[in-house]
Amino acid sequence: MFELAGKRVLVVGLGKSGLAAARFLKQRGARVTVSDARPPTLIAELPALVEQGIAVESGSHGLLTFRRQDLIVVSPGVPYSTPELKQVRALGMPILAELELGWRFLQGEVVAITGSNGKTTTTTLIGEILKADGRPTLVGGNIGRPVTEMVAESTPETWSVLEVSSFQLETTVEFRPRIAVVLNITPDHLDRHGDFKTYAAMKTRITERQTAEDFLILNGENEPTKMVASRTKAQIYWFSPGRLVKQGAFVHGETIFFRPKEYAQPEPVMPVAEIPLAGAHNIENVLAAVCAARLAGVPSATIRAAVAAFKAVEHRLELTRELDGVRYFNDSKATNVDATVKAIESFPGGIYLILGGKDKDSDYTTLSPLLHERVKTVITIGSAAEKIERQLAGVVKIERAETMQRAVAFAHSAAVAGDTVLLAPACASFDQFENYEHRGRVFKDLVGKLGT
Ligand code: UMA
Repeated sequence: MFELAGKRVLVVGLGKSGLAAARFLKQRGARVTVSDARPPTLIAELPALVEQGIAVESGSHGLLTFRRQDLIVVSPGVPYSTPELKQVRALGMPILAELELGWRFLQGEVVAITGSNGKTTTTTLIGEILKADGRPTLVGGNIGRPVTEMVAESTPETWSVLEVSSFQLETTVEFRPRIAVVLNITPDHLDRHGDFKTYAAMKTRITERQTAEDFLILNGENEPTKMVASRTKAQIYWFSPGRLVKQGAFVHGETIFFRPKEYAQPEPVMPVAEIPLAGAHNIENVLAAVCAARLAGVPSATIRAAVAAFKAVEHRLELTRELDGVRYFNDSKATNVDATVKAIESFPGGIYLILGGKDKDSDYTTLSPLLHERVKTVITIGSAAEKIERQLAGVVKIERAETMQRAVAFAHSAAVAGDTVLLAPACASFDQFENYEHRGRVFKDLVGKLGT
């Protein structure tokens, strides 16, 4: 067992992950310090932490604090390139992701899901299928529940389903899920990782420690994901909506099949028509979930029933309201360009698209053909508005709204029966909101009040 008692441990970042990690470490007898760049006045939990005997450094990160430790645990939002981390790395200081710390103590089996898009839906769906099969199941990770917070509830029978981000994978060391899923790799978070190659390399880390006893599920239709296959020792299962795969899940005719072994007879799992989620990308998410669940030993009939009963996850192409024949969809989780492409592709046309927020060095010009074909007006919000307008000039009608309130009001005044108002912003939310959930809730509140 990884011994923490008496160790000096620094937790960097005091959001959800940092708070959970600090408490977890304290309970195991570590001498805990946390360091957060925010000023102390903005850290509501500060007095409670101090009372629990946790030292707090706030306002900035101090190199001396970093050097004085035996171990450093980092929150996902803190880049490995942070100067203080860089310096102590050079001195050989062990640095772990909060994910890794939690994983080292989790009991039972772990299914980990990464990808640029679809992670939350697939993670939730796999969790629902395992629950339907009567397994003790925990769901967490990037989806919103820190892994260190899940540990106390886990038992040797537990299945933990973890959504895993490139941020978390950046500082994993021994992380080894029993079943790993890479849904797709498309450009995202380039502001943090620098370039696509580095970002893709972070995603690949999900399988780095897997062995031949483990399973790796990959998207047969996404080239960067296929590259992950050359970096694993795990047994590879593929999923594809368009082609028969030699081992894995695929669609043939109108039916989803699972092939358990190379070139074995495929088993029918369910008709595609029973998938209750909008968007072609959700077929891929279901295929990945089918693969993971069959490899976990869940019978096909249980999978079929659990998928058919599945409801869209909040903030993912969530139908918020229908008013005067106009449908309002909240896809606040579309935080990158590829997710926005998938959202637009879910509707044939007549779209008022709310776009913008905090830019992540994204290239919005890739949206041009779809915008031209299906979008009536792009309504921009947030700090990325100017860049978006510059890149999309002449492609589509653009309305600058600045705020969500004005964006919803404009869409309401312009849309006619049959149109769709779609929040799929292609950007992070942190310029105007606490997070994407907050952004989605604000949109839903505003839409809820329309016409009242
Ligand atoms: N901070 C510093 N120094 C820095 C950077 C940040 O001190 O250099 C501090 C900030 O002042 C803040 C804290 O770190 O107080 C925030 O930490 P964090 O950004 O890691 O946020 P958490 O609340 O711990 O949330 C994290 C994930 N956030 C990010 O990856 C940015 C959440 O994913 C995740 O749900 C949560 O852990 C639980 O596991 C959110 C996310 O946006 C949903 N993820 C990205 C995505 O999905 O695209 C990767």
